[in-house]
Amino acid sequence: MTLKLGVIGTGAIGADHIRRCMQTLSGARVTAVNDINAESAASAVKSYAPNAKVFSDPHALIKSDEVDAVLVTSWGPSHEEFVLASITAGKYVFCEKPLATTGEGCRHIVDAEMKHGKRLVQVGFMRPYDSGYRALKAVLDSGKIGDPLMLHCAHRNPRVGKNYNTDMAITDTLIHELDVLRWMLNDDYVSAQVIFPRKTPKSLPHLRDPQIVLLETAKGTRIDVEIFVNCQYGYDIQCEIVGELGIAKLPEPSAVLLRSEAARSEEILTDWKERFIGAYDVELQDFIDGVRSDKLRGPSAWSGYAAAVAADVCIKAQVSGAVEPINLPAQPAFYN
Ligand code: NAI
Ligand code: NAD
Ligand code: ISE
Repeated sequence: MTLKLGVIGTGAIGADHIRRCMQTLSGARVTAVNDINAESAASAVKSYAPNAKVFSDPHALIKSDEVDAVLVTSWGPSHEEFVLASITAGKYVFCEKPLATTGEGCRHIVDAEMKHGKRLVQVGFMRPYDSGYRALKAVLDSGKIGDPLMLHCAHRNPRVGKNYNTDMAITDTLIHELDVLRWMLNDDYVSAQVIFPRKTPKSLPHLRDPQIVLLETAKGTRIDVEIFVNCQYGYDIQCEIVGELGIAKLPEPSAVLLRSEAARSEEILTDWKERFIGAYDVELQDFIDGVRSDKLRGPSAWSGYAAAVAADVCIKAQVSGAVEPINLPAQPAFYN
């Protein structure tokens, strides 16, 4: 039976997920759409899902018989409400990152899901599905470079919109590293510090950019992540692991090596949609297959919570400038 999906939020990623569900993936179709901006919903439906119904009320969409499972792709601060409503309706829900913008918000979701008694939530952390990160993890797990001592990472966007603020460098951008590095290292964070270098003049007055986040894990690995969201030159994701015996680096996306006009060059992507296109396809297919087989396997609400607990502390560290402790409670058996 083809799964009927309802999508809340038809912006950049919502529209792209509707396209991939309708044109690339198998086993599902989008039957219902809602956006706080009715024009945006109408435009997404027209482009990719002409037979889908546009709902003016997201809660009516969640409850509708036309919807078997929900995709939440609206702005971060609205996620908690829609995920909780989906759990109340007993429906599977794929929620874009962040699961909620605070650890407390994620905890409400974890508690509601455990009370329901079965996993219903998958978080849109797509990097563990990315072939480059998987290859890097395979090298680390092989023992070839020994235990990881240090990680040097960068998360660079060419530019961001005017609604993007200093907190969002953590809750919207660093959140990807907070999830994928925990998965990569199979370790938890114990402290965070945030350092602000000289500010780029390309950033708007309300945004501190760039930032450097220093993390320490329970096993003693030290991580530095540069977040630079007005870097201008491209969308550039870097991750280098320094081990006891060698160094392993995240592969760059493949590009033509061009010799032209007395220069040798390779193109750098500028759009996150293209950089992780394969990972988005695999994660959403995994969600669809998980719902159809009544068992989710992808990043859980606990992963969303763990990342948010660390994010809360990073935001505190932005203000204090101090090394702040991170205390993540033990993972409940429900999520093992
Ligand atoms: P966007 O601003 O392009 O789109 C958000 C849409 O949600 C807008 O159309 C807005 O009208 C709608 N919306 C906001 N509040 C709503 C509400 N209460 N009810 C219904 N609709 C509502 O933003 P974008 O880039 O599409 O991001 C959406 C979410 O996806 C964010 O949580 C973001 O963090 C996440 N995201 C994840 C990415 C990834 O790599 N996994 C990449 C980009 C975004
Ligand atoms: P795995 O269970 O073999 O190992 C993952 C390890 O990392 C476990 O120790 C687990 O406790 C931990 N972990 C898992 N998710 C985490 C997270 N978000 N944060 C911190 N720690 C985490 O899993 P795997 O096969 O390596 O898969 C990793 C992710 O990629 C999963 O979400 C999985 O569903 C997804 N995946 C999908 C496909 C696919 O083709 N659909 C293929 C492989 C993996
Ligand atoms: C955006 O929401 C994403 O998730 C992108 O992957 C990230 O690079 C960007 O900084 C976020 O704003």
